[in-house]
Amino acid sequence: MDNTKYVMSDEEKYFFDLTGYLIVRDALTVEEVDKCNAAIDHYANKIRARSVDDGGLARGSSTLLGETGRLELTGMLGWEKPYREPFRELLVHPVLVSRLNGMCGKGFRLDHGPLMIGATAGTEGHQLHGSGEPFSPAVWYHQQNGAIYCRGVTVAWQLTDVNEGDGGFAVVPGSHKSCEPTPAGIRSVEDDMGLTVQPVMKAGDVLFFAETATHGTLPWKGKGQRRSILYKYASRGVARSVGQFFTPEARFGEWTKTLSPEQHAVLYGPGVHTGGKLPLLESDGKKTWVVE
Ligand SMILES: O=C(O)CCC(=O)C(=O)O
Repeated sequence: MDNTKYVMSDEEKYFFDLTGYLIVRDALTVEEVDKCNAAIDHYANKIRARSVDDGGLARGSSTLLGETGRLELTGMLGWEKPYREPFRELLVHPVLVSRLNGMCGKGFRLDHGPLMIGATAGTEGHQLHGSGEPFSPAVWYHQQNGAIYCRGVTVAWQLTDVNEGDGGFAVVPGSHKSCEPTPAGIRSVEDDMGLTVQPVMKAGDVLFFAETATHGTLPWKGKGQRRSILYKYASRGVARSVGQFFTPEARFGEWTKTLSPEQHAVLYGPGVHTGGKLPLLESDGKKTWVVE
């Protein structure tokens, strides 16, 4: 594959359109990787392990089960100098910009992140999720007249090596265009029909994946620690996480409290990760109501 560093090649575009993911090798120098790792080491006391109680991210899958929960770290962009600088540089790294223009369209924006996903031997996996089916208005994938319109692309910078069989990020190539319901055995990887791929990556590689692709995490079996930094980008017109100005009160003022529940429900801001806070409307043609 023509993997020239800063520009998205036709081969890369073909690969991404066909599979729903793309890896650019050696996107970061050893110095860039070292700076990121040193900053994470500095904030190591803020790394939190998720609980594996109640099925954890494995959601009860026997294939994805682990002894410990995924490690997570956030807040990099707001860290003190000089620790935040490498993560601020990743936000608009030149390797990323040309490719996101090609995948999401110009004007792409960070929807949420960065989030470090970490793991040590025995860390559980994450049930596979995403996929074009059921259809997601927040992250759908469309290709027309030679242009890709992918509304949600995650960029995952690799700070440590991922060898064959280590586990970590896994994807069902091509699933971003699937119109068939995803079988339970694919989501749990208990009966994946040989369709799951775990890409091999080196520290300094960067992974792009369409949020519509069925993806998740295999339990970590690697000798070293896994460190992948995820930035979740979206096309200009998309909002996935809801942000500060989500409620009608925050957007328009306290007067919105005097509206009917139906009127109030239609004034929320964009975004789909609402934590169940978005009231939905239904109508039978004669009246409109808030769905309970
Ligand atoms: O890299 C991984 O472990 C998977 C990340 C994932 O599932 C997600 O970002 O939704």
